[in-house]
This record gives sequence, C-alpha cells and structure tokens, in this order.
Amino acid sequence: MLHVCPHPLTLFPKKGEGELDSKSLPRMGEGFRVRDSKLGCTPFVNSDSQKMLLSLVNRGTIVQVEWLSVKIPVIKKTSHSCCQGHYILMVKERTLPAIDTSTLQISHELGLKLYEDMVLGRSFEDKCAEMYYRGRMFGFVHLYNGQEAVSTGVIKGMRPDDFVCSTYRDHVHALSAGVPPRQVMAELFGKATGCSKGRGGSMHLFSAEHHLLGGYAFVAEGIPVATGAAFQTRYRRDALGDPAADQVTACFFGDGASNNGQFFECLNMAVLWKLPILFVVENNKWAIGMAHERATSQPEIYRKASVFGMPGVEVDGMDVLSVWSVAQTAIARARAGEGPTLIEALTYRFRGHSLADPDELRSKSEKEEWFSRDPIRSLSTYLTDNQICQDTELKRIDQNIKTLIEDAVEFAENSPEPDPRDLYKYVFAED
Ligand SMILES: Cc1ncc(C[n+]2csc(CCOP(=O)(O)OP(=O)(O)O)c2C)c(N)n1
Ligand SMILES: [Mg+2]
Repeated sequence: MLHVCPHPLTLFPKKGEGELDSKSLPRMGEGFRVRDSKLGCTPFVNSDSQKMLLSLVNRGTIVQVEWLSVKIPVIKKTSHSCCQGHYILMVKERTLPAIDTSTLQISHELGLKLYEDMVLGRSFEDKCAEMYYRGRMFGFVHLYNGQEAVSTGVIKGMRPDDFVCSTYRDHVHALSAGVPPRQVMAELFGKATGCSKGRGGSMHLFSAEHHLLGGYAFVAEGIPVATGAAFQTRYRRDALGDPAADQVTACFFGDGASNNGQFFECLNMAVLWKLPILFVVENNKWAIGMAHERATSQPEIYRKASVFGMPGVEVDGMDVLSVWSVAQTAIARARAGEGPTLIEALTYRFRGHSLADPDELRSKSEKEEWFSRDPIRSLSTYLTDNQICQDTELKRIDQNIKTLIEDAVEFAENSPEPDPRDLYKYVFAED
C-alpha cells in the first residue's frame, strides 16, 4: 500500500531488518541533495549519490532528501502522528496532465509559425552569447535558451494589440511580441536605434508600438505593471464603455518571483477585479543558484491560484503545443471577461543564469535530462512525423532566420550611439 506523508522526507535504516539496499531506493531520479546536521547541505549529483546516501543511512545518520527531479520515490519511516511506527514508501512526484495534441488540429501555417518563432528565439540568443563574449554588449545578459516553447506558445496565440510584460530574461518575449530582431540587437549594443533607444539594454527592452510593457531587472517587478495594464483595459471597457478595449495581458515571470509579495497581491487584485490577464510562471527549477524546492513551501506553483479562486494550470513548458493549448483557453477566458488564469510552465534554461554565470551548481545529469527534451527538436519531429510540415520547409526557415540574425548584428554594429545631448529625452511620455 502506498502512504503519502506531508512531512519533510527523512530516511532511516529499517531497524532489525538489515541495511537498506539500492533496491529500497528504486528510482532516485536525476539528482538530489542530502543534508544532515554534520555535513550541512552537500550536493550529491552523480551516480555515486545513491551509494553515498545508502552508506550514510546505514551508518545511522538521519538524512533529509530534497526533491529535485520530477519523480523520486523514497523509503521513509517517521515519528509523525499520522504515520507513526510505519515504514512507508513515499512518492513525491510531479506528473503533468497529458494533453492530446492530436485534438488540437495544428495547421501547416500554425506549425511553421510556431517553429519559426522558436528558432528565431534560440538563434538570437546564441548570437547574443557570441556578441557578449566578443565584447559587443555590456552588463548582465540573461538568455532564454530552452524556454522557447513558453514564449512562443503563449504570445503567438495572442493578438498584436495584446500586452506582454517580461523580466530581465526578455529578448525572446520581445521577439515573439513582434519587436524586430534589428531593434532588439541594437538595444543590446546600446545603440540609438534600439527599441529603448539604447537606454535600456538587455534587461529593459520596451516597445509601445508592439505593446511590450518592458523587461524588468527587479524580480517580480513586472507583475504589478502587467496587472495595471490589465486593469486599464477592463476600466476602459466596463467603466468607460469602450467595446474595443478587449486586450489581454500576458505577464511572464520566474519561479523565484512567485515567492515575492507582488505576486500574491496582484493575484488577489486580478481576481477581485476580474482582470484579463495570464500570469505565466516559467518554472525553470532555479533562481540563480537557489533550487526551487528549497525556496518555496509549495513547489507546485499553480496550486497557489486556488486560494484566490483563480484557475491554476500546470503544463509541460518544453512542449509548445501543450503551452499553446492551455494559453488558448486562458486567453479566451480573459477576453470574454471571465478573469485571470495562472499558468505554471515547467521548463529549464539551457545556459547559466546569465552570461556571467559559469553554471557550476546544476548537476550534469539534471542538465542532460532536460537537454534531451529540447522543445525545438520535439516540435520539428512532431511536425514532420505527422506530415504537417516538410523537413525542407523547416530547413528553409532555419536558413532565413540565420540571415535575419546576421542582418540584425550588422544593423546594430552600424547604428549610431545615442547622442549625449539627448540625455534628458524620453524621460516623459511626450518625447
Ligand atoms: C527584488 C530582487 N531581488 C533579488 C534580485 C537578484 N536576482 C536576480 S535574478 C534572481 C533569480 C530569479 O529567479 P526566477 O524568478 O526563478 O527567474 P529565472 O532567472 O529563473 O528566469 C535574483 C534573486 C533581483 N534582481 N531583484
Ligand atoms: Mg527560475
């Protein structure tokens, strides 16, 4: 029988029944950390981890195991009143609801559109890394590699006049929202032709024309801004009687941001006022070097919606079609005046936190596990296997994007620096 105990996981050797062996720990998943009072928190990240853990347990050390992978069953004995005296198998797992993509009827045109946007995002970011290391851009640069399915799946299902609000990891959200690669690259080069006129740089992309409300360097800073945008839409439609004010806002932020106060305050207001907004949490499991499960009391972020009476959905953020599907439902709901949705997309960044991060904290096995789920590769396989698109069409897109990115770099290189005489320009909206 399977017992599930809500208390922290604690492993004990099974008294009088010999030592635990590796069969007692059937699947330790991709990596875990062990913490005990003597060792503090010690990461064990490779195949030896299981042996190390067993030897600690069998020497009588009380060990806490923290959940780092999607599925990790562990053997457990507790002294908690709900399960006292029992040795129980505890399965702490995260199984995402399956979305039957065959019911989505992805057209040839949509398939190509999604693929193109994801390849654009990936290629743009790869070029950024190259340009950063060649000294063409300065400051912190946070790349989005690996998370493309989230930006594409949500934003490509929205209208051009809908609003998008981002974080410091904002290049790809801007591109999906339609900001031309030339303008984004020029902004990263600090040039006057950039979308923020060279004043923002990587973390502060902005475009009124494309309804991009901005990238924000402070964690969770965009959430109140996006909530405000959704509020003005609702106010124009329902208080001022403008039927054309039916725009939806998509607000992107990370798992780390979901522990900040603004998140809770804005969820509350959004439900109270039935705001047309999608709160999209990109749960990439890490906030710089802080593992999500160590920083939050409820790792399943989508569940936090329920206390506000808001729908909360979890989705595979490595699968653009699943993201597209849940986003379509949330967008329709918001547009119909039925209020906000919290979408938690489980995803992973394929590079370090920023280009200044050597990325030494995440285990090799964890990274490899997620690399194997590359969202672009999955989509191209889906499209060709189901004869929605031809391989040659996808290759043509790859080639076109390459040319587009080269053009963006050339444009940025040849663009002028902002004029120092314009230092005070653009402080006020009228400029
Ligand atoms: C208010 C605030 N606190 C701390 C920081 C430093 N900081 C920058 S990024 C980051 C991690 C955020 O992680 P997450 O929200 O999961 O986004 P991700 O980087 O994974 O996309 C932190 C703590 C900050 N920028 N702003
Ligand atoms: Mg994160």
